[in-house]
Amino acid sequence: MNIPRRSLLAAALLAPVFAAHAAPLVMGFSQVGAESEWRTANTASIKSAAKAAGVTLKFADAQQKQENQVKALRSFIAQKVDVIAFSPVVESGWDTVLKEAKNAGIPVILTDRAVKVADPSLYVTFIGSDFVEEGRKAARWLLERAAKTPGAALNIVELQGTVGSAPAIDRKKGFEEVIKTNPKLQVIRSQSGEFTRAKGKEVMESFLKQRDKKIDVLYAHNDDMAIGAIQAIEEAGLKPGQDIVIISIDGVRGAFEAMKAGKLNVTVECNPLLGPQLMQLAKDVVAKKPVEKRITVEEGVFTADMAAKELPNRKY
Ligand code: GYE
Repeated sequence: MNIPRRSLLAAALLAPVFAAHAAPLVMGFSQVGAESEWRTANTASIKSAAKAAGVTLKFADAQQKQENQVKALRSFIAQKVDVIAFSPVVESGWDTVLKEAKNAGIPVILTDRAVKVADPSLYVTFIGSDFVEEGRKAARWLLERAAKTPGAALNIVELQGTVGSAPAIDRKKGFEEVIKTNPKLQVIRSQSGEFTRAKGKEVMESFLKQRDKKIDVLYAHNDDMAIGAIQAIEEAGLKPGQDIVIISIDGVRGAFEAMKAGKLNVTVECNPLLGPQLMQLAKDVVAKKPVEKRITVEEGVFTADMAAKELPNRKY
């Protein structure tokens, strides 16, 4: 067969272009679950960003269980995906499965939550918020408020997130670090509400039933638990936002609505819209470009008086 030289040349030049298009990047993503408004927004962001970036996404929902995440990661390894990304439900217990990914030559990106591993080379990079700083921001707001009410001691109850998760550990730590500078502020009870509305309500009910001490402030590690607790407070015949000052974290739409209604006093923003950055990062990692080991997200603090104005601008 006689193929003109020009076509051969064109084919040779175009081959890499076609090859690149023929094999879109495949990402295995293991999500924590669907426990909160934050998580729903995070999942939507990842799915739509994957589509926009031409990334083939294999998405697995772990329903808040580490064992399901480990299974999902192993299945991604078996499927030889190009990159694994996941939001680890808890901090510890990842060394073995991450070693398996490393041995298979599959890079791992952590999103949203951190892990505690002996060998930091088991993941390439971690993109997510600074949860300790979020806890500090929540406490700083309370310190300022306490300064305006001299004399009175303030009893705080705390609704923690999922036991052993990075945001629960760090938000507690950051908050404690700041409130201990004012002895008037005391955490009198602290329990996990698992980041859900239902559990937040249930635990708040039990806090309210113990009548030995008056509750002045609720600090919830996320908005959903605060919204559940607001219901419990109302059912107990009290006014949330007035009889009990409420501080939470995330900045989801539900929190802005509660602030607008005067039932929540302040929310510290935690941005779930990590999808676009994650897809770019995945492409860079697979292309072996150097990336930062830790990428944080810029966030603000919103108070009830800002809610009505801010609500139309909120994207989650
Ligand atoms: O604050 C909470 C969610 O890991 C930052 O998880 C995330 C947290 C978020 O369930 O609402």
